[in-house]
This record gives sequence, C-alpha cells and structure tokens, in this order.
Amino acid sequence: MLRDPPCAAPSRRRRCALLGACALLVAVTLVAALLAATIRGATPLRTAVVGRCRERTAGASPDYCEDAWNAFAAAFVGKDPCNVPPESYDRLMEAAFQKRPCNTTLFWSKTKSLAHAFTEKKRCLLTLEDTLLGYMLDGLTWCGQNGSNGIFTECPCWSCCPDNPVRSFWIRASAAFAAGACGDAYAFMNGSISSPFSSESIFASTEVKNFNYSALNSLTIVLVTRDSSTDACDGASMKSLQRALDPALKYSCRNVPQARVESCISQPDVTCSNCW
Ligand code: N1C
Repeated sequence: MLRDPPCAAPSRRRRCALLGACALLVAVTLVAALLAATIRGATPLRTAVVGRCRERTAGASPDYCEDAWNAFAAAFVGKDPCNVPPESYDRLMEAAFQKRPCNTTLFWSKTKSLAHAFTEKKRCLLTLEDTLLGYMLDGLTWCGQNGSNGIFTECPCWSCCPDNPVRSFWIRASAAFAAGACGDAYAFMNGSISSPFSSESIFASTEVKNFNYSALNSLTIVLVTRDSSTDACDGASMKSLQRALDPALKYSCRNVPQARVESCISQPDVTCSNCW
C-alpha cells in the first residue's frame, strides 16, 4: 500500500511547519545559551582586569583600559593554549607597559610574598606587580581555545607546555621590566633553598638576560635566610648568578635574616637602605 509522504497533506504540512519551527527555536535557544555561557565565562576575568586597570589609571582616557583589554585578549583568544609564545603580548606591551624611575626596581625569585609586603609598606621600590600591567594580571589564569572566541580560566599548568598564555605573559612582561631597570636595582632571593638562582626561574632565564647594562649601575641581592648563620651568598648558586652578569656591573649580595626584613617592613621610619 502506498502512503503519502509525511508532510504532503495540507493539515500535515501545517503540523510539520509547526514542528520545524519548534525545532528551529530549540536549536536557536541552545546556541544562544552556549554563546551566553562562553561570554559569561569571560566576564569575571574581563571585570577583574579592566577593574584593576581603572583603579590604577583614574584620570586617564576611559578607553585606555578597554584598549589594554583588547590588546591583551588578542594575544590568546582563539589560539591553542599551548601555542601562545611571549611575542603574542608585544601589542599589549606597547599599549600598556609603563616606564618607571631609575633606582626603583625590585626583582624577586621564590620570595614573592615578602617582596610584595615590602613594596606595599616601603614606597622606595617597585616589583613588576606594582606596575600597571603586572598589577592587572597578578594571580590570574587565562587561556583561549583554537576555533573559539571564549576565554577560559581552566588552563594548561605553568610547566605543562612552554608556550602557555600565562607563562608567556610573565616572560614577556618580565623581559620588558628587566630591560627597563636603570640605576641601582635590587633582588630578593631565597637563601633557604638549595638553588636560589635556578635556571628554571624567570629571574634567571629572562630577567638577568634582558638587563640593559648601559643603564644599570648596580645589582644588590638581598638573600633572605631563615637561619641567620647561613652564608648562601658564597654558595655555588650565587656564584653562577655572578658569572651570568656583565663583570662591569656593581654586584653585591647580603645574607639577610627574614626577621630583619619583616621588622623593617613594620617600622615606617626605617629607610629602605637600612633594611639590609
Ligand atoms: O620564576 P621567578 O619566581 O624567578 O620569577 C620572578 C621574577 C620576578 O622578578 C618578577 O619580575 O619574574 C617576574 N615574575 C612576576 O612578576 C610574576 N608575578 C607572578 C614572574 N612570575 C610571576 N608570577 C607568578 O610567580 C608566576 O605565575 C609563577 O608561577 C611564579 C614564579 O615565581 P618564582 O619561581 O618564585
């Protein structure tokens, strides 16, 4: 027996059209929900980054932080999260990297919280996270995905693949930060670990290699120790730091107990140079 095609009769055609419209509606709703979820995923990061930028640039053009955000997002959105090399942030650096005065640079390696506690109370020195770009992105995680315009915060870990967006950002920003150091610079390093100057660190692998020796006069290492009797400045690790530097740079290293730095941080009247 022959049957009519499912949508041939006029009444069936109407029902089919109705079903088709429903299916289309469901599909559109699904796509919209998916899109909204992607965009919503981006919102907290955007809000944090642009918010931090505005906090620090009151008085600047209102577009400044939007432009910085766009340059930032362009570095990694739509890209494989293991294929974002440091140069991807070149445009961001041009848009938002700020010069700072000579004699104010503080590098750190494995001493992040002490360095930040120090610069927060003593206004003589600045870490990268005290500069606008470092402040905007400190402590955050971000990445994109090939063929998607979403922004994600579950991303490859620091050493899971070398060209991940977070690591590449810190490499690029640290290179610019080091290249911009002039006059007398300082570094807080950790004297309680076996290799305070580790080749894996950004300080060793990027910052030291980007010093501008015609602008830099001296480097003072504050080697923070937990045990005041250790003399880590004389250790093999610090010798390798010395070898990595231009011999014309004035270099000094001081073993400084952490308690001394902490006590200095808590005394507003003690000047920076008296902290080590
Ligand atoms: O690898 P590190 O330290 O030697 O890097 C520290 C060095 C500093 O002098 C900074 O200028 O490199 C710069 N830097 C940052 O500013 C920074 N902020 C946050 C490097 N890394 C930074 N982070 C995070 O700290 C980063 O996500 C990574 O996980 C650590 C590196 O710390 P480390 O090994 O103690």
